[in-house]
Amino acid sequence: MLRMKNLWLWIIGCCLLAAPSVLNAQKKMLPAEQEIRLQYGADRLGKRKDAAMKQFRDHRLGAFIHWGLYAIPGGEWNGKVYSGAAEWLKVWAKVSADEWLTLMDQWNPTRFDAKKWARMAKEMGVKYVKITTKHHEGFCLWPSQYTEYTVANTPFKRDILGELVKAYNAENIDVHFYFSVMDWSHPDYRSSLKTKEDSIAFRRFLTFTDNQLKELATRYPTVKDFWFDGTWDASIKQNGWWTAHVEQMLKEMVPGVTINSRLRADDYGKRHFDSNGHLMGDYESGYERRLPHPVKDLKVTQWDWEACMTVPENQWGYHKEWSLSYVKQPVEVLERIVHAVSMGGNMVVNFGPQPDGDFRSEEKELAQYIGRWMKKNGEAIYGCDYAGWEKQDWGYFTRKGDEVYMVVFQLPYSNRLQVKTPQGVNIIKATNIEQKEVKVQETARNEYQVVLPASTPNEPFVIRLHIENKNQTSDKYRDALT
Ligand code: H76
Repeated sequence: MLRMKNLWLWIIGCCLLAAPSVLNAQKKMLPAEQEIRLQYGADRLGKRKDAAMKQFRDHRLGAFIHWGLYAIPGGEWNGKVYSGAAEWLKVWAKVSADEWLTLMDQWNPTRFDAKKWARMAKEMGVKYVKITTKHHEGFCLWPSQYTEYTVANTPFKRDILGELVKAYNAENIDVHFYFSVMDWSHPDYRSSLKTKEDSIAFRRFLTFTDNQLKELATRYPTVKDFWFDGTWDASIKQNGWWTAHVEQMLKEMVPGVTINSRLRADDYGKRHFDSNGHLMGDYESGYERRLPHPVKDLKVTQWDWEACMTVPENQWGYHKEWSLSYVKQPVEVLERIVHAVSMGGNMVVNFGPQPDGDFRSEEKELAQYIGRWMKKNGEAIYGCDYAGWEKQDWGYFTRKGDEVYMVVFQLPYSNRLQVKTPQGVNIIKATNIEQKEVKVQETARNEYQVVLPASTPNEPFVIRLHIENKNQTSDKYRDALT
């Protein structure tokens, strides 16, 4: 009798525990008509499946170039060095737009050589480069006909962007355009719309922006992506229709083009994800100088995403004094690249070229380090995705079909690497990157140890696991063993 009672308590307890998850499941499965009706929300549910998006995703590794007038002062104004981001110096040092834009007279990067930049990117192993066509300061790296603040009106005169597009494309590297909507040089820009005059001026500003974007898409038709920034102000959030319109306009002009989520705001000013929680744009672009937690944030594997990072803590444009913050070692940059790919994302590593058109030595060394590693181990990065396996302390898993890659950053004292496979997935064989067999032994059901040889590379390395997925066949033999 007592046992019966316990059983009932047990059953009731279970029902109570299960109740919230049942409710959650119902919430997730709300039929479409129960969602808020949005005119400017997500255009699509789930990942894009076309070839252009697949190309974006398979590239996995990109470089960011932040280059503009801010490279000239490099974080220093009137003898004072500001530790904040160099490309924001105008704000830190409270410089007026007019004064800031006189830096154009000093724009003369005599050592600039687009072909050299392209070779550097090629050697680094990046498959695409994101270039600041125009940062917040408003200075354009192309000769825009809609403003006087462009490369054309500097001593150097040359179309920097055009030369770069040509040089990168010649190396088979895709070019993505960074574009800041917020523009400190434009008299019609408004961060908020308080009066009717503000709204009228801002409407003119949006037309100006449309014109610049159409100009970019027309002049450089091989552009593969627009990455919008400076879209957080109330004025833009109140005009969600415009962000949806920009995406549509660019997609009509450039077949296959990809657009980041940061552009978008919905009918209620909700950004990145709309009021129903659906991603807007083609990929999430919120991971800036940070990454999702490799265990707790697995939800990111449900959509495409791209992270970007700086080498110092927070310097995108050239800053002459890097020692003011922690500067990452090349191996730390590499770990972040692998971390992103292991969770189904892309990683973009930033470079802030010097005002003379060359790169600082730290950045050249970093590019070489990553390139050397990618040349040997790139198989575990390019075209790879989230593996769906439980994260282990030695590093990260990535996956391409039936090959699962272990990218090892930490060597345990035992020289044995623990691996747990999902039910029905068996490891057939392990090899190192040179295809030499590595011992792997089953220690328990769905648990293995990769037994490393006595000597391993003294840098992060890759173990390739050839797997067999019993879930995909009708062979249930192993399941029947329980
Ligand atoms: C804040 C901010 C901007 N977004 C980054 C990608 C940099 O461009 C930085 O200036």
